[in-house]
Amino acid sequence: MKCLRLILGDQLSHSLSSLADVDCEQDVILFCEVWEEAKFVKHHKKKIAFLFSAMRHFAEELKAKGYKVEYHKLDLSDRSSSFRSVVERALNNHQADRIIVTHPGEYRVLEELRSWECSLSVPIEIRDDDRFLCTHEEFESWASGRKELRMEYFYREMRKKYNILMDGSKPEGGKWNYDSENRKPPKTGLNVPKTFTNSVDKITKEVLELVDDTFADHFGDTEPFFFAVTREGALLALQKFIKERLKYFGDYQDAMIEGKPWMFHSHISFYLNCGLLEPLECVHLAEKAYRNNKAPLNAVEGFVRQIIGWREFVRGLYWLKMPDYKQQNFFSAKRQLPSFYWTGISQMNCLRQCVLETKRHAYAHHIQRLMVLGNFALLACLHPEEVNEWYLIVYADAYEWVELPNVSGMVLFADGGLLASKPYAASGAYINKMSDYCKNCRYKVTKKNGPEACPFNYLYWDFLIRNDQKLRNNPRLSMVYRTLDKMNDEKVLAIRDDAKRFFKELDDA
Ligand code: FAD
Ligand code: DLZ
Ligand code: SF4
Repeated sequence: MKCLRLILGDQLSHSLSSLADVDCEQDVILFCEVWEEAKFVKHHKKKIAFLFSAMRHFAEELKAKGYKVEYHKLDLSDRSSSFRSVVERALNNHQADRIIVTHPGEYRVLEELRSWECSLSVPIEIRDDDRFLCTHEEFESWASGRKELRMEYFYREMRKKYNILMDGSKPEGGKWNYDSENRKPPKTGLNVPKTFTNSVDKITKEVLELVDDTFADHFGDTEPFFFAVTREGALLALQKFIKERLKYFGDYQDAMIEGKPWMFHSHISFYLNCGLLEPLECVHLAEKAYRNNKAPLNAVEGFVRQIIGWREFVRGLYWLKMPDYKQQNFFSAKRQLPSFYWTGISQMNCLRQCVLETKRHAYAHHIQRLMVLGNFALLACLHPEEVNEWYLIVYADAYEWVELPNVSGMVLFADGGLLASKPYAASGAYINKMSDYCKNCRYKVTKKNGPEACPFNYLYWDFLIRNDQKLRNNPRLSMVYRTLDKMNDEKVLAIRDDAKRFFKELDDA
């Protein structure tokens, strides 16, 4: 039996389930760069360049291992190419009689693959993606019967299951979570090491030219291009993080400094999500650094939690709740995405900095995504569909399984609290505490009302007032509503008036 093994762009792992038991004499490994994917949303130029280059490098590695590889480069003369059209042609060319593929990361692609058995009249075997640490079935069983799904409890199970940072049956250091130690504001003069930089080889150069020529109207810059595009490079990036940044990862996890986009984060999500790195090797290396006294527990536990906790949790939730999850809109939010999300032209310095860094690097760290860009989207009642599309476009690590729960669940509370126990809404005080953005802003973060006031200050209260009925009974918001109840009518009116003026200007712009 001759088999076609389809490898998707985020499946660049030698250990991939669809690459097990390959018959090197007969089977054909197929990669396809297709318009359907590149245009599904108008991905950031750097994201397309990164993925195409990583795909091309990975295909070369498989060829060198003796596999028969067919690599379909983006066909500039046929702008209708899709996974299906390329697979159909390859089935005919190679006279293959079945397809093997690893479970895709997006629901729409899974639906498409499932339809082929009928439309292409060949059996298709969809294998589990065992690069993740929790199967769909395990997550379903963990979730079943729970009223609320909280990452913290899921995370503890994962720690035990994989014996990570454990001291016998107890968590290392006596606590499961050291997050309370991980909220240090940025210090002036903080020495942030340079992030990993890869040199551009012939393959990447060709891809960069292709992207500049073909996707000129997409968001973002291709230069500077520093991503690793092979497993070897991604491992170097990981090692650099462990050696130079991990020790401060916890302390400054939430901190933001103007002109320092990378801070002490790991910058490995692009590699993890396309398969160049595996989650367990990352957490094992971090744990080793802790055991060798090279990094403190608060940093290592924080890092481990992001990978075996949040990353697996959002994936579990995505597959548990799709396709309905995508339609959720708890606040009935309907405002269009303001143009500054694309241009960076805004008088609000925090937003301007985060958009411009996103445009340049196809990266922003978690707190920029959540507490600046996301906070605005929540408070301004932006439509979940538009916000999701933006996040899926602009980050090089964005695939729907991870982007959607973070945006609809964590940022917009569009799922009504399935993922988060309360909306992550904040006034300017939070951004001022955790960043140095406010000092270069035309607004005054200490002012609460009026045209000079930081818009986050009144938008925060306006959001709570507008959504009183939906949020007042949330126990985690009872203190905030008590404060609101103590405000006099004049103050409430000033908040409402400021918000009205702000939204009018925003909508008219
Ligand atoms: P670090 O801060 O160094 O964390 C280490 C790793 O932990 C990351 O590489 C990532 O794999 C994982 N991780 C951390 N937080 C999360 C999380 N909330 N969900 C899932 N994994 C997590 N992450 C993506 O990989 N793709 C996305 O499309 C994406 N969209 C996001 C959208 C919003 C609105 C928010 C608030 C978060 C989003 N995240 C997304 C999560 C997180 O912001 C990124 O994983 C992180 O910024 C990547 O940078 P890093 O590798 O330096 O991460
Ligand atoms: C993101 C992306 C893009 C832009 N292009 C391709 C492509 O041409 N070929 C491919 O195999 N994958 C691409 N991807 C990644 C896919 O969108 C991703 O593999 C699926 O959505 C499944 O998660
Ligand atoms: Fe952002 Fe407000 Fe600070 Fe300006 S003053 S940077 S708008 S938080």
